[in-house]
Amino acid sequence: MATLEQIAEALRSAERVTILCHQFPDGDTLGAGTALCRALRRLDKRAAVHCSDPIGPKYAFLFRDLPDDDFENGLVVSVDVADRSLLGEPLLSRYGKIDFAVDHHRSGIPFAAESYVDPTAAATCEIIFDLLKLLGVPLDRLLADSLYTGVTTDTGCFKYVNTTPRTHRIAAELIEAGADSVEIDRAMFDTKSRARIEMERRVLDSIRFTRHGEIALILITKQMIGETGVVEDDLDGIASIPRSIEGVRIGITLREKDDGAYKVSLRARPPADASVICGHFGGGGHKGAAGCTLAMPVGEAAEKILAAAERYLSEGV
Ligand SMILES: [Mn+2]
Repeated sequence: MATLEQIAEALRSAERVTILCHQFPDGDTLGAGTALCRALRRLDKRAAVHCSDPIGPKYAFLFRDLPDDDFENGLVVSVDVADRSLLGEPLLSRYGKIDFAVDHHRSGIPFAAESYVDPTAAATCEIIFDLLKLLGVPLDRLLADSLYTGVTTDTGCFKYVNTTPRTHRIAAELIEAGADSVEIDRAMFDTKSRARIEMERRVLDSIRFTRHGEIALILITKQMIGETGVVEDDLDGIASIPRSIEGVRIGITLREKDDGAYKVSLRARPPADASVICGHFGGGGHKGAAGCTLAMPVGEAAEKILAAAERYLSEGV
């Protein structure tokens, strides 16, 4: 494991830096990527942010002052990428060697030459905030907007269990530096597309409860995605719906992937630990939120994950 100072040193001596975000990009990976890219360009380096998926309208503002760039032979840094496979194609094929991985996912599998992982950080953007200080790049409004977006989205607007006093201190500094927190929070949390509402209608229809309402499961199928026309950004936070129901301790979202397998997003209410349940299926994540993949028909996938969640609540394993 590298220190943050070592990563700052390597970045300082690099002339070109390529920053990689994870597929199905969220506010944290894109906030971290764009903040680091901007900071490096301020230091007169060539820097570029790449993601395997297109950037949807929700996060386009993060790139408003960042013209595209593309080059070979740069230092390659991944941000918020817990596992190599999460780079997705085409980045997976293009970047065989990742020099540094900067991340906050506890159970990530090391894939870079050097990693810096701080699981106590609520967002990778908290780590990038520290990294920018080490690089000596002062915050300005655009940098602050990027970092604030990552911090607020990964904490569900400072409501998730990962939120710490440090998170709030960082947010305060970002707002002082000009981050438009009110507008960003409105765009991230209080604005829904018509397609999203149509999706919520179907998702609510799919809810299944077990253990007298302590476990709730929802379903997102390819058919539902096709019918509603939702894009990836529209699905942000939808996995939080089951856990938001009174009495639910474990909320489960099953999402059908292109290959027919089901991606499980599990949310737990403390003291339950979502990563323990997903760990039984080769997945992982945080205490509050974890994931795994089940390659089987939907009925079987639902039975398997429900049985594991029920056993966890009964026996704690
Ligand atoms: Mn993150």
